[in-house]
Amino acid sequence: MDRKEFIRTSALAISGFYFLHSELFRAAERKNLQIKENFDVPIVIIGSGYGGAVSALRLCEAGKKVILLEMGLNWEKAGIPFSNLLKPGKSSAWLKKKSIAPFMNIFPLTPFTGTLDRLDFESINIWVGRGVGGGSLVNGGMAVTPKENYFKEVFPNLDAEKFYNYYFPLVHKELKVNIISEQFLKDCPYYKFTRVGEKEAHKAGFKTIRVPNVYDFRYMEKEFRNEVPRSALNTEVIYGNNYGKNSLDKTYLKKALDTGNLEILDLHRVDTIRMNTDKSYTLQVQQTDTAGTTIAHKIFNCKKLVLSAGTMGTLQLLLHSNAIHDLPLHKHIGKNWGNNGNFMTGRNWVKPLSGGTGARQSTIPVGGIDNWDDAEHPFFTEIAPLPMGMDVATALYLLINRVDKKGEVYYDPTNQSLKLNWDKSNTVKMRENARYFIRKMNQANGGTRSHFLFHNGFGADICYHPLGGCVLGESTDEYGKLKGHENLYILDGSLIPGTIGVNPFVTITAIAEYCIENLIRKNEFSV
Ligand code: FAE
Repeated sequence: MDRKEFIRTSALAISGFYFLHSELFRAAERKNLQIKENFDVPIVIIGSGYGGAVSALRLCEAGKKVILLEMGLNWEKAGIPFSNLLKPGKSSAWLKKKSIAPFMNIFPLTPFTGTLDRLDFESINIWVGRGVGGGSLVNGGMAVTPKENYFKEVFPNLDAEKFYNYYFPLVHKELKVNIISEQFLKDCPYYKFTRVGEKEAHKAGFKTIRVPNVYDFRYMEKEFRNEVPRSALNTEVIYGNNYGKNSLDKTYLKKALDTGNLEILDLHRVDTIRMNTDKSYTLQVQQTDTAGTTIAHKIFNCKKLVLSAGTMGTLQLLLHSNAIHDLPLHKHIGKNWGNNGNFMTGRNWVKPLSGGTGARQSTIPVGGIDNWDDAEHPFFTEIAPLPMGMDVATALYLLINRVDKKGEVYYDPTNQSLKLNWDKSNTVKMRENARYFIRKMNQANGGTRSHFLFHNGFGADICYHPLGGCVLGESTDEYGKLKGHENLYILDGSLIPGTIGVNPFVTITAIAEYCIENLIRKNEFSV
């Protein structure tokens, strides 16, 4: 079938497969009509982050026609540039009136369907990516493979050998992971913050590691030589990168689209999922414009549903649909949730007499401090950039700790919203580790805890890595099929039980590859 051909289904949806084209929707959009439509499709994926992108590619390669519904914008198609950290604009926040970075939110905004969203709970704020590419649009691109011992501890039932010999290398290749050249790192003034951070860490007795990334470092070298437009060297990252970063729209999703079997509908937010008597699903979907206004209500009926809305999005959909439509849920849904041990902290007065951490900083982190094997204070931390356009002699760190006490996500029917059982008691050990780390760094190098950042220098409430709640093998079978369902699969960060010890997208991608490969092998998607 010609994918340009649009077939509109009748309100009484005719069964069978209809591949959608958006021309009619666009026409309606232009006239600002509230249209109501009903579609029958075989396979729907919700969400275009890591889990959704992997599922889309492998299903399309297997010859399946797939519709991917994404609530965020297709930025490439829209042709709207991403903003940088110093001048937040359209891409900088999801429908907010003010910027929502972890600090310095002094910038007023006109609400727009931006790339970065923040979900505020009582004791924790969770940042997520929105748009075609999900979290890959806003993240720092750090592509870290977990420590094998810890991977085995977190996933005792998975074949670690196969992951380390096959899935992780596969994911590195598909995501275009590469490593900065040591010479460039040594010479480039934009990496002073890393050089200082590593030197200080060594002086304090810590071990450092080089961190691979999906940002194309050869492009960055050209940026530095002014041969190409600047992105990482122009403070672009958490509001999107205009160049250089191999986000999912340039890797998995591009490959999936090239098969001709994928249709991505952006600005399509799924509100509820209902299971029908024949075990298929009906999705209630709202199409919005970039101001967040609903321009169409749509119903999608699908035989197979892949839920890849990210940990919080997936939990929201499952728990809300359970409350509204009695969607059957396993008793473990929402349990075994964690913040991946995220704990932000920083130090002031870092080498103030010798240029500090540098006035100009690349936004792409390449250094990490690995203290994971310390029995008393196990943590890994990124040596994070703080590109403020001037030298603030401040070092920023995102610690990743074990999660000794897991949380739970549940649904509050009164406010029709998610709630999180998570408070100070969940982060006690993380705080201890941060305190230990900062003290040791300051003793060896001078400096103070950065009392002006976060809460007196400690950001226990900052979470970039929500994980868990639909844990693989607990509320799903061994390949992500939700227990109690025949046709619903969870493929995203919610499969990981709250912790993985490093930045998580390499693991999320590898687990998704493993699950979808086996689901396809078992003919789960023969519709
Ligand atoms: P995710 O990438 O979040 O994608 C879910 C998608 O579903 C999003 O596009 C949503 O808009 C969409 N969606 C949600 N609800 C709906 C709905 N109802 N209807 C339609 N669409 C929906 O999921 N990790 C690393 O490994 N390295 C890093 O350097 C790193 N840096 C980060 C920096 C920041 C600022 C942030 C916020 C995160 C960072 N992460 C990093 C975390 C990483 O991006 C995250 O773990 C993954 O993106 C999660 O992947 P998922 O596939 O679970």
